[in-house]
Amino acid sequence: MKTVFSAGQLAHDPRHEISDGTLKPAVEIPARAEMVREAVLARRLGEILEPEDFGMEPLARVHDADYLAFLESFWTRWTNAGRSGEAFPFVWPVRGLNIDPVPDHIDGLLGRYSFDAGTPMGEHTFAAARASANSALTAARLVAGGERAAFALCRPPGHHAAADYYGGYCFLNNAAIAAQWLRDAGAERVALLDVDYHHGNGTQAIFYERRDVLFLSVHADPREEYPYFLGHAGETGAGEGTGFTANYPLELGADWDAWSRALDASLARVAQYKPDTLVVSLGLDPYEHDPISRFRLTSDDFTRMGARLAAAGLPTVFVMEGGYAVEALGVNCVNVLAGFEAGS
Ligand code: 6XA
Ligand code: ZN
Repeated sequence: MKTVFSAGQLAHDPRHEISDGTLKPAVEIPARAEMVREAVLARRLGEILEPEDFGMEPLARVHDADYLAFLESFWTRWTNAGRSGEAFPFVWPVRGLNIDPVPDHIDGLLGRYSFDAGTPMGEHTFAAARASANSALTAARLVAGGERAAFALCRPPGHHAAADYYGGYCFLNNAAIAAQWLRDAGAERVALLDVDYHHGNGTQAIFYERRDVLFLSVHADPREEYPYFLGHAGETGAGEGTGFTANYPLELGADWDAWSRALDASLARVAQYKPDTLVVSLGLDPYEHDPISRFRLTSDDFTRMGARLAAAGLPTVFVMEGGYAVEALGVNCVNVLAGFEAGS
């Protein structure tokens, strides 16, 4: 299986994040991608390709123009306000407040276009996010061109980013951009299965009222876990999209037994949908030793996960999401991909 990755994705290099009531060392760091890249090479998974530049057009198919303009102009506005280092929002337009008119001040803009305070933004964030999206798009193009599967080594990740807000370390929704590109390239139906420990709230929001992209997610119950405000079993789509979102929230502490039962249920729904292509939001944070997560998948379970995904028998685009046990990240990620190949 081919991997797509660009060194440009490493330029987003945050020092700190706000979590647990304090400024902590950032966990979504370039070393994550480097560990995965090294494991892909060490295990001889296949070639590593540079992404092509798809320009802004496929990003604008998923994200609002004003949000993209905010991301693009953020650093200039931040430094013009006399700031340096990393930016964090601290005020949000919640219930009863107005997003219209959009504020002029950078602190207002940060709140308007985000949903959490845990996602550092810096000078090179947008460039790295664009490179990450290009990796997802290039992997999608490989699969549309006939490859059985391809792996987009994306970071920064994407599944928490919605049409007009960032958060959860995500700025551009790489998997959603890839799914939309596949639709535009001729796929009639795309299934997007999110196996990250956290619910993919951004992806769900993007496709909630659509039936041409089926969104499914196996994740920690939002009653107990980030992102808290989306990902309940009762959310099944709306309007045209009614019945085309499926959530499988699990209790904290879930092991392979519980987790794989939810995976099997989600794959049964995928089979019924008969998509042309499967996009997998591949989070490695269900891992037992992940520092911010509380599921209990072992490294071998990731191989099993890959084999079950292969059994779906679909052209598959893997798009990396979370996973913060940096030492094990490469092994766990390549276990999924190698398990998929062995099962294909
Ligand atoms: C709050 C936790 C962010 C979750 C990031 C993640 N700082 N999402 O892994 O999949
Ligand atoms: Zn996650």
